Amino acid sequence: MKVTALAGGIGGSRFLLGVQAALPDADITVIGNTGDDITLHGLRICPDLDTVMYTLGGGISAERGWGREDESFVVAEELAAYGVGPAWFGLGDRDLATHLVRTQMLDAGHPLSDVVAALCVRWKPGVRLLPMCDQRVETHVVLEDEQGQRAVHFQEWWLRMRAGVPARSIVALGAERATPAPGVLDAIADADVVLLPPSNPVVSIGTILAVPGIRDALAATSAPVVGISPIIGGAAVRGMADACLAAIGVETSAQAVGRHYGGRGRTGSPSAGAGAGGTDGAGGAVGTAGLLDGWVVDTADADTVVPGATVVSRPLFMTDLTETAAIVGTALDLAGV
Ligand code: GDP
Ligand code: FO1
Ligand code: CA
Repeated sequence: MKVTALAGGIGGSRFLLGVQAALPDADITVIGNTGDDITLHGLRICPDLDTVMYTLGGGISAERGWGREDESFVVAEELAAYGVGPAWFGLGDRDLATHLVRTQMLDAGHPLSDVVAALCVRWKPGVRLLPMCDQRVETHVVLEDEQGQRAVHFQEWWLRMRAGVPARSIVALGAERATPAPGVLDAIADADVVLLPPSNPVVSIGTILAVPGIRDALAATSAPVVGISPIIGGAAVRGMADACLAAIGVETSAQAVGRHYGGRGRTGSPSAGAGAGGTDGAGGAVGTAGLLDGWVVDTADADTVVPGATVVSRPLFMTDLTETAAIVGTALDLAGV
């Protein structure tokens, strides 16, 4: 079976481990978010792609959920001793090697998709990992504080400010000129099922959808598209997704996120047709067809209704691999594959 999943970092990666456990023989393609990418000390850093690569390749720090296990921070300490920041971004010594190899390859003219493939030769994540695009796209956050209105890189807002300063808007800079990386559109068109893991709907999935062509490919694929809610009982399980959702005017609830993605309104789903071209009342894609055939929510959100999509509820905490694989099983059942 051919499975295609969009993915951010930690939530996406943990879910993907469950996909691999549930479907050990599946041919899995992951379309990764690159909007979190940042250049520091001349090095190109791709946090979400690396989180997927390290998690599926067995090199992730289980404790932090990002970066390498058995990590040291000697170079970061030496930079700090020179007064060279930013101090808010933890650059591990082992992780640095990845950024050095990536930056050398990029500087030599290789596209990011080839670089990711080369890094994966070492990590063998067991999936085909594709960046959403080869062009540079960076998420920036427009905020207003005592210094007035300004934009900061998403990483500065997320890590230094812990998303504590309200975002006026969140912009995927460069996305409008980007094109899907080689293999991305085919992976969506040729899939037997497309999964939207419980990744951040704004700065992970939303950024991938901002690359022209990807949303249309999802709308056009004959494969069922099923999403899993990252919001349980009105709160993000981890991180500050609520601050991202507030910035786009979407309530932090499983129902509002499901309606933001929108139902595809294909036959077989309850109230089929109601999603296409409809308003979702939650800042969703008004005037365009939605993305979801199915939406999996936690039992705490069992009253969720998404016009044009079938909603099922089950516990959605990815507490261990067995439980995560069971969540994936529910999504696959809903997809009918
Ligand atoms: P990031 O790039 O590292 O922020 O990771 P993602 O964008 O892939 O995923 C972040 C989202 O994962 C957050 O909004 C969390 O609410 C969600 N998440 C984390 N753990 C769980 C879990 O156990 N269950 C569910 N349903 N969502 C989770
Ligand atoms: N997340 C943190 O909370 N603090 C860090 O210092 C940090 C450093 C870091 C370095 C490499 C990498 O691949 C990821 C890193 N992350 C860190 C996670 C990263 O910032 C994620 O993009 C965000 O958590 C939001 O998705
Ligand atoms: Ca991320």
